[in-house]
Amino acid sequence: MALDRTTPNDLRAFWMPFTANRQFKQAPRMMVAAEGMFYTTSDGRQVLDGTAGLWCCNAGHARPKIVEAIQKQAAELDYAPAFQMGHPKAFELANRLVDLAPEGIDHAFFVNSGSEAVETALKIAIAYQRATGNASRTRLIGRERGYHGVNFGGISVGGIVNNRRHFGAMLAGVDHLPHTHIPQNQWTKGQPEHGANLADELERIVALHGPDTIAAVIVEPVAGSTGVLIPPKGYLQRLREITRKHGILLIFDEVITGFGRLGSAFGAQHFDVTPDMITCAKGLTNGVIPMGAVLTSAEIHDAFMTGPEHMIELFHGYTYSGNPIASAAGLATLETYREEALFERCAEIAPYWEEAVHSLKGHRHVIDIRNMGLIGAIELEPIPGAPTQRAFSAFLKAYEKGVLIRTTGDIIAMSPPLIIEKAHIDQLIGTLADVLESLD
Ligand code: PXG
Repeated sequence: MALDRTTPNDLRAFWMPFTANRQFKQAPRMMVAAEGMFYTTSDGRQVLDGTAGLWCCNAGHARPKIVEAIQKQAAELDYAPAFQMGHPKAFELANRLVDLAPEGIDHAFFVNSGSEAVETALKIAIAYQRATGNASRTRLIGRERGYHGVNFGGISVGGIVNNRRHFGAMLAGVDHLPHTHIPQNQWTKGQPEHGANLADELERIVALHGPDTIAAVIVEPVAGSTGVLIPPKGYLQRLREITRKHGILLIFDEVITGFGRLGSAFGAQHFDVTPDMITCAKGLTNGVIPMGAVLTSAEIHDAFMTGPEHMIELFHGYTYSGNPIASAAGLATLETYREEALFERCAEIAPYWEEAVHSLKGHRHVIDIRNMGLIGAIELEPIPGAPTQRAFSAFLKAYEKGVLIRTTGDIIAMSPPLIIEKAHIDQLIGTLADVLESLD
């Protein structure tokens, strides 16, 4: 198939998301094809995908089973109404998902993105408390440096200043735990030793507001977007104990940690902590078609299944919830993960990845390195007075040299597809080493 390797001659109309639009449009970086571990750019270069797209293409690109499933589904049943009607694949996918999830998670509510999964989980939490006679429990607790998507609930419980400060008053009744990124843990490989006690801050927040006002706590098991913050040993266990003690729901936002990124289906299994709800998206369809889900315990689901049977139990849902093509893509994706044992593969290659990522210690500007599963972060010393500039230069130079990385602030984040080979890791880290030496 001939590829269109051209760049459109007018880039003005498209207002690009989370992008320096003016910089991009002066020197566009266009992808025109992808296969396996590599993108092809519009100037005909192969670029190694060090980020699985945006942490989503966990099985790599153009996977035959997924491509075929989408093509077939589009021809067979393109769309079915999502409300008061069903189609088989959404039910099948829900079953497969709860099979993958930890024991005690039994239902799936479909949405179209991580942001929608978060809004949905927060709404379910508040409605569940109300349905079980705890209508005063409306408060939501997030965490500093948390990322829970970009909708109003998500930015309210999230802890990223730039995502909040331009957008007004936020949700009322939200509080935040402190983040767990503390200096004692610098250069740690895997889970850090120090900081489990930061979970005890939840006791302080509970005492401040009263336990009977708090509906739920939401955290990412590993915070991805704000630069890969790994939970200290025992921290998530402690959060689970405190939430349980006070009748507060615990939500794990697994939009990044879901689908093998840490070497298990979900972070919940990796850390052996079962929350009451899990939000997921991205790797659910290998990033190919938008889809997300909220996975809940039977206890939460069943609390809604009361009242007259002809009545809608939860007044929530989206036109595209459980869309047939997304469901087909999800089923084929889970099948690909299983057939190729990609979660186990991640666990197997993670030690090699850890050594490779930490080999960048000692390179210019590097002030910390963190890793877990197939996630790695290299933190750079910011240029005084010009935060983010050094990491952004690294991103541009790496792209020129044929590898795709992500940056957030002055932190380089990597999260390659789980099909990565050792030779790709060597290419990624070797290129990054050269890039670091060439930075101002
Ligand atoms: N929760 C978490 C934990 C996420 O990481 C979302 C919710 C929102 O998902 P949607 O599908 O609405 O984008 C995310 C998304 C990055 C990066 O480079 C991270 C995300 C998205 C884009 C880029 O860190 N995370």
